Amino acid sequence: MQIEMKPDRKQVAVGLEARELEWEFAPTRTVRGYGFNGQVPGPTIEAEVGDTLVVGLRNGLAEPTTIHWHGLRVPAEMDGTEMVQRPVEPGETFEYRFVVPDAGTFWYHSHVNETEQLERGLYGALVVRGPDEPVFDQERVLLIDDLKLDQQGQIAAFGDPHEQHAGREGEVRLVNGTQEPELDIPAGQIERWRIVNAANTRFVRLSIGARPFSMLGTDGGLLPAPLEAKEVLVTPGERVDLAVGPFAEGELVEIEALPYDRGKGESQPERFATLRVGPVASSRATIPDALRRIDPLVAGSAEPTRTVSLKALMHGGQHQRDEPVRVGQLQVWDLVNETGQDHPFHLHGFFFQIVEENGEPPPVVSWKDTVNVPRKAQVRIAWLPDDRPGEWMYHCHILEHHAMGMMAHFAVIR
Ligand SMILES: [Cu+2]
Repeated sequence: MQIEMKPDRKQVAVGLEARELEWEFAPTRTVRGYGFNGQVPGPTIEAEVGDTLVVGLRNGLAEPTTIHWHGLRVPAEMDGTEMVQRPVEPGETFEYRFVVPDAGTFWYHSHVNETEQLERGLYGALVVRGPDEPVFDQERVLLIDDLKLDQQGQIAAFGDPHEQHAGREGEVRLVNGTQEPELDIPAGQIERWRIVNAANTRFVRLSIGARPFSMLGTDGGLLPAPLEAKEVLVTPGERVDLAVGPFAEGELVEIEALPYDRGKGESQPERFATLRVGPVASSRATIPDALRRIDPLVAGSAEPTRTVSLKALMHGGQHQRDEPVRVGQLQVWDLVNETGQDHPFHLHGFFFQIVEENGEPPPVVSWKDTVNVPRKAQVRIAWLPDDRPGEWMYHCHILEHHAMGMMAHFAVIR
């Protein structure tokens, strides 16, 4: 690994080389994949709010690539899309440099030929910590993914027309690049799990052995207060932070996806990992009653400023442009899904709040950058463009849909 962390805490310098690798996703089972610094997922980048992140990307692949900083409020020219930078050609380098302004669980991934480059493994987590993080016994990052193999056990060919419509799902279920791993946790302890759905298409209705857990955060950092739950739907691109535990010694707890119908029929329950509970250890974890203050952007009802028809978006083609938005002008967008499939809508570079889903307010206000819009449903979001003018975009985070043109560029103007 070629991560270089400078002792100066104001600057975090990281070298990321994208290159081919033999990805050992299970004992004695390898596929020819892509990785950052020879690993899948790439190294977890850790920083504190206000740090300057300096990432030297070197492209050791035989095809162009870039990095998109999913969820980070970066300057437009650092966003990694084809509208703001020329793709980094094989053998070339590019330096990403920006301040990380928000605490939360983010991730980075290629934004060129994404369906293939992400499936092959070009992604990693980026954790930004604030000054007042709650205290847990342990913290871990879990990147959830799947892998579609062919009959030879290699990554299946891309471009299947069925996949383009339905998305690509694979039978190999991965956590941190490993097929259904076993994780260890001491009895009596409570951990913070930062969960990222890095799959091309797979929806994960996450259950941890049907045990209750506390939701601590979403895409854009902590919730106002912990929220008790026994399951949470995590669609591609989304993140959740959970407080997990305590468990009793000797327990085996399955981390699984419960059945979910995203418009392609109900899925089977599927195991992603097993949690093995070891001997008891003392705990210093405390889950505070309040985590942070989030003021709603919209009080009561608000007139939408824009309607985004996901059906029109789906059929609009590769180079759609939406109207510009002006810095400082509140955006209230109705995301209308008239199609027969759920679509996770991702807005680059800005956080939004869910105002209502089918007319109902969400149980809690939170900051999001990706939201599932269920089929035949409508989600109203609100967001405020802060002063980062430039070219931005939104798209469906089912990567095959994005590749088919379910996206639009727009400008943020002063
Ligand atoms: Cu979609």
